[in-house]
Amino acid sequence: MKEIRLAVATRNAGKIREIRKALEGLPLRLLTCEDFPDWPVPEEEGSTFEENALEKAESLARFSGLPSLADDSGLEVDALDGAPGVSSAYYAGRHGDDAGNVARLLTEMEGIPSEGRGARFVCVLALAGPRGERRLIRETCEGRIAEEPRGEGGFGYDPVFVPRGHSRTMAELTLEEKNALSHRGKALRRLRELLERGEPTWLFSDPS
Ligand code: ITT
Repeated sequence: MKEIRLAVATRNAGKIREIRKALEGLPLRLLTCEDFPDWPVPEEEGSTFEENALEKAESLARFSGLPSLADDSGLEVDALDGAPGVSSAYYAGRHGDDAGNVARLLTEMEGIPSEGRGARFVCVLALAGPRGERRLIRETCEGRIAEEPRGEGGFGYDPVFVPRGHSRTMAELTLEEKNALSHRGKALRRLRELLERGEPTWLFSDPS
């Protein structure tokens, strides 16, 4: 596999860390928003993770002229009818206020017993080419919402998310352990397998 330059359309440092780790060792040069400081970040007004992921990837692909990868993800809580969902990043109002988002979630979940605290993380990866090519990968990670935050690792809702079959929260796992079972880790493994097979073919064809 020849080296491919791939622009990563995210401003979330936690996502970048996990993406770098999961794609480690592949002949990929990952460029980030720091390499494209003038990229106008899209609004993310879609009602699905797929729409938002595509919007981000296609926007950076157009801007950079390079194949681009975006991640749109979030938490769906059964007791809250799937909220915060696509609004996960700004559940408490301000975009990316992780502590505020966790605090609001715990308030909304107050008094709900353990059997009613089911939830899942969703991750949609979008790969977009500068000539309109696109590919989507969706994965989920089932679990439940803890009563209180635990752990210092990860980002976002990790301190209150306990993956199914585990007792530690996502924030109590190492980066490797989180990637082994998380929504994003699973999606990135599928992406890695795809790339190792030389797919999608448009990614490997020389731009004319
Ligand atoms: P970009 O759009 O720049 O990629 P973002 O943080 O705004 O970054 P999203 O719009 O996809 O990304 O929102 C995702 C939110 O969902 C994120 O801010 C977290 O609150 C939550 N989230 C997603 N994946 C998570 C994970 O692995 N662990 C904890 N929380 C996660």
